[in-house]
Amino acid sequence: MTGPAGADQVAQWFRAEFGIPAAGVWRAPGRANLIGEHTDYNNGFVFPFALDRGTMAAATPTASGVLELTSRQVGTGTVTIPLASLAPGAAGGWAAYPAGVVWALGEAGYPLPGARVAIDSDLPQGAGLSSSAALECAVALALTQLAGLSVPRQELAAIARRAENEFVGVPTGIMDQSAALLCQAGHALLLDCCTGEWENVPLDPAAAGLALLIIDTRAKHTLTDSGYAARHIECEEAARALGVPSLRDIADPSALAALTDPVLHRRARHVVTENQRVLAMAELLRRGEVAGAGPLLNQSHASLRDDFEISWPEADVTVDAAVDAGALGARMMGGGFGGSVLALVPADSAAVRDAVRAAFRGQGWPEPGFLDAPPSASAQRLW
Ligand code: GAF
Repeated sequence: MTGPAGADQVAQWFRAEFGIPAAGVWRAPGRANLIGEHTDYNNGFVFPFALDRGTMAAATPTASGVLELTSRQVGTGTVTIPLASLAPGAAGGWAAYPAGVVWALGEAGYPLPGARVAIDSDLPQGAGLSSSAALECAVALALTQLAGLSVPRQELAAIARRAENEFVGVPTGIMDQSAALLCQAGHALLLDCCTGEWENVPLDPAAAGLALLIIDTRAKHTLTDSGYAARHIECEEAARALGVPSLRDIADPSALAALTDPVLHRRARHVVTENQRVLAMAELLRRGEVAGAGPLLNQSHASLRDDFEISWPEADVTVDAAVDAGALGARMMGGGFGGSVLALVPADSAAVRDAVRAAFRGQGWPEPGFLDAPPSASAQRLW
């Protein structure tokens, strides 16, 4: 067994738990989202990039008719799930994600006869960096490759999303799974969630003397008990009231005047203007103007805070402190109500980090976490 240190570690964990060597190790990254928040389930545009941290799955196929799962982070032994009874509700907690992937693969015409899987991750949990999609996609790639199935990556992303929507029961869009499976190092993934068209656009902040910095506000993010589902429903209501299939179909914010409900109006305005910001960001990056991204990040944050109303106090304080200390722009990321902020900062980000730390101390909050976020590669087999 040879490979990155993390790969050896999860392989050793696999052997310790199951008493046999793993057949291979796969890794799927977490994601940051440059811009395009809560647009995916509205059939709009998103622009995520992969992180250099993620979730690993050491796996081996079996013909046992059961799925055996173990996680180094959870550490409570092996969860065994008979495949014959695999259906939504058959597994809970962290195991629902990999079990849901096996269920969704079966539903898509890729039934598996059994597998043993050991999971390890270096992604901070609850930081809004899409550890769930990384888990799903690492397992999906591992088990399909071990079974000799060549499932196109975009189809695999849809299968992983179905696991999360129907097996775990969270109505997410397709962004996070697409990022885990389609991103390219040094690029961000421009994805049209309506047509499925995607393109990796170069994103090289270092060439402009800049860097992307993730600031974990330590306010825990979870999609299962947040207002995420409520926002999804509000957007559907707004689209219905406007007589369009989805908010993607509104290109001009002035068309929102027809929405008389002030809450639905604000929600829709966020989605419509955020789609515009994604397309503007793509234009900037195509011209190599990374520094110009700052104002779009700030506008996105204001829209998520004031119109979509999903920001949280630690995120607002982080954005203000970071921008005051020299960040070119910053915004909350992900589902909302907790998690991380993404900031575009000078390559030497010490002043921004110090300012955010000081602001948190001033509020009496726990120290925030910092993570460099170079745009990285999508899921792959490590050995
Ligand atoms: C979460 C969801 F999983 C994504 O699909 C997306 O909606 C995001 O929140 C908000 O942009 O990460």
